[in-house]
Amino acid sequence: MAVKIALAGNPNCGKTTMFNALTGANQYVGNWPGVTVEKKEGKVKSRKGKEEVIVTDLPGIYSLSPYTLEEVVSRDYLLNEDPDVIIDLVDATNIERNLYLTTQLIETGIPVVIALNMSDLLAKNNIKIDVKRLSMLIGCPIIETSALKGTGLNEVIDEAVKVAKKSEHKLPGEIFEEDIEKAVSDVQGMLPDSISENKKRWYAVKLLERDSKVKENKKFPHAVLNQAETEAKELEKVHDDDMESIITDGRYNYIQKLVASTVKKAKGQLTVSD
Ligand code: BGO
Repeated sequence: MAVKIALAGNPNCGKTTMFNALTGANQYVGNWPGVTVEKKEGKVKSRKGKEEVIVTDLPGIYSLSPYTLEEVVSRDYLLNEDPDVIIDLVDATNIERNLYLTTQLIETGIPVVIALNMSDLLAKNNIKIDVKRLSMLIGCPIIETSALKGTGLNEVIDEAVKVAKKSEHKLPGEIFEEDIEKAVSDVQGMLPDSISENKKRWYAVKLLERDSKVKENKKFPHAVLNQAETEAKELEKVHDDDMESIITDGRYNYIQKLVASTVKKAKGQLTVSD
């Protein structure tokens, strides 16, 4: 059976360049169901004698929230079509912002391989990334790539195939402060068995955020919805903020800690006006 890879990332991270380099002429262009957003799929070339790999190019997005067509298309695909693995393109020169989506992709429970793209620009921009440490802390493999120069592309596909073939996958880990994690865990524990174990964390976080689409589409028992609402109200009181902002801030706090211990940026030269 072919390995199904979803290619995800922020706009301008180099996704189109990578998709074209991977698939060449083996592309089919269509639309996502019910909307006019373009859907591109393709077979990865250079797989002679190896298993077939199909890549689906998701729209460029910053988040998996329910507010734009692109976000909804992406998350519906990830949650309902069960790709074997996600290759998450992260622009290495803009890592902090890009990792915001990464935290959400990991939460879907689908295994993630990070392609640290634009890595050819790191030296020029005086940025050093401790890739091994970042990979260990975030909990997924990271391959340095340059879609423009064509480096690391075979390696990232090989790694994705390797991950896809593993029989067991780690469940998404904790990233928020203790009180938020407790609420996530409480709601998660009440979710019905119809939701697979690896996806429960995603649904718990979304219910705490009062994500309208998740509440509409899945018929959750009242007890789960009531629990999520009670926990959300309590957190909002303690943090003096709305639930979506609490979760967003929680992601950025986690990312800031990751970046502080793995990324070094040399200071720019002082100018006269400094
Ligand atoms: C222009 N390294 C470098 N250095 N550049 C890359 C890499 C990489 O690994 N990957 C992509 N780029 P898209 P999305 C451009 O188009 O694939 C470049 O939105 C230009 N164009 O070449 O389109 C890529 O699909 C004029 O750059 O990204 C492209 O994710 C001047 O990143 C840009 C400079 O890539 C976005 C760049 C007329």
